[in-house]
Amino acid sequence: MRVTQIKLREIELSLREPFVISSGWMDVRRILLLELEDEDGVTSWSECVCGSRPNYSAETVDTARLALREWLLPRVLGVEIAGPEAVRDLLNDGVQGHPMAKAAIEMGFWGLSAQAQGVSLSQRIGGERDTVATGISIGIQDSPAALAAKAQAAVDEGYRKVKLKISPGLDIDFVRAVREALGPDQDLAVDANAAYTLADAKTLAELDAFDLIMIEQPLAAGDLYRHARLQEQLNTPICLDESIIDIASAEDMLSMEAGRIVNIKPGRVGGFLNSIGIHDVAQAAGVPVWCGGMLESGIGRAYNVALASLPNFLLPGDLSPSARYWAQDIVTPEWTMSEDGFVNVPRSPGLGVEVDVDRVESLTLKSETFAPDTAAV
Ligand code: OSB
Ligand code: MG
Repeated sequence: MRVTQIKLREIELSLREPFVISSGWMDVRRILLLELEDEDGVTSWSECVCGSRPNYSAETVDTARLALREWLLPRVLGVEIAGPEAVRDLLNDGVQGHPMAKAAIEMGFWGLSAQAQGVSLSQRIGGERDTVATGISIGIQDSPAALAAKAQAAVDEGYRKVKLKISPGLDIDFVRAVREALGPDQDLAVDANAAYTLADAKTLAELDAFDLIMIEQPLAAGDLYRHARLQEQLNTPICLDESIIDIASAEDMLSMEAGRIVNIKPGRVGGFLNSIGIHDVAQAAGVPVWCGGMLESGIGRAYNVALASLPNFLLPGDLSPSARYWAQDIVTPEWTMSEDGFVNVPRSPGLGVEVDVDRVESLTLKSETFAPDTAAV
C-alpha cells in the first residue's frame, strides 16, 4: 500500500462532564485526527489519543503534532509499504518514544487496509466477537454519596463493569459507599493512575474487603518490580495500564507476576501490532486482557471496539457509547450500548462508522496536509 496524503487536524470537543483522575483532569478534549489517502483515492481516519497535559503519559497533543510532522509522517508518505504489519518497525527505526503519535499512523494504516480490502476492521485483525461487553470509568467525585449515585445510575443503564477512579485519601470510604449501594454481585474495579507507593500497601490491602475484580495501576508506570511485591500482599488482582508499553513489558509483567490482568490501550502501546502481540502473550499465559479508553471520539472508539473483538478480551472494556462523553459525536451512527451493556462490532468495511466531515470541519482548530517529500502543503 502507498499513502500519498495525510491531513492532520486538531479538533476540540467538550466533554459533557469534567473527568477527574488522580493525576489530573479534563473538560475539553483536544484531539488530533489523521485522514489518510492512498494512491487509489481510498481514505480512512484515525485518532491520536494524547491528552493536552502530560499527566497520564509524557506525550501531549503538542508533542505528538511535532513528532508526526517532523519525524513520523515523512517515514510513511509516498512509501510502498507491504501492509499495516510493517508500519510499527518503520516508525520505530531511529525514533524513540512517541507511542501515541506512532499509533495514530499505524492504526490509520490498519483502517485504510480494511477499507481497501472491503472488510471490517475487526475482520482485518482476526476479531471473533459480534458484540463487546462495556464498562464505565467514573472519575473522582466530591463525596462517597455522589460517587455511589453515579455508579448506581451506570448499573441502571446496563454497564457490565463499574470502575472507580481513586487517589490517596479518596479511596476506602468512596469504594465502601459504592459497594454498599450496588450490592455484592456487581463487578467493581478501581483505577489509581499510579498515585500510590509501596508504602501504601496496607491501605491498598484494605480494599480486599470490597471484593474488587481488580486494582488498576496502583504504582508508578516503571514500577513492575514493586507491583510484583505489592501483588504478593493483596488478594485483589492488579491490572496494569500505564506500565504496559510494548510486548516486552507485558512479558516482564507476566514473568514477574506483577499483575494478573492487562489493560490494552492501542495508543499507549504504539498501535495494533503491539496490541495484538500483548493480547497473544497474555492469552498464552492464561491472563485476561480488556480494552482501556482515553476518552476517544467515535473514530478512536472504532479501533478500540474492533480490537476488543479479539478472543482474549475477556473483561468489559472502557468502551462507553458516544453519549456518555459528548453532546454530539463526530461519527454516524454514533456508538450506542444495548440495555444489557454491549456495543456492536461493525461488520461493514473499514471503521464501520462514517465521519461527519462537516462537523469535524466546524470543530477544527488547525489543519495541515502532508504529502511525500514536502513540508505541509
Ligand atoms: O487510566 O484508564 C485510564 C482516561 C484518560 C486517561 C486515563 C484513563 C482514562 C479512563 C477513561 O479511564 C476511560 C474511557 O475512555 O471511558
Ligand atoms: Mg487506567
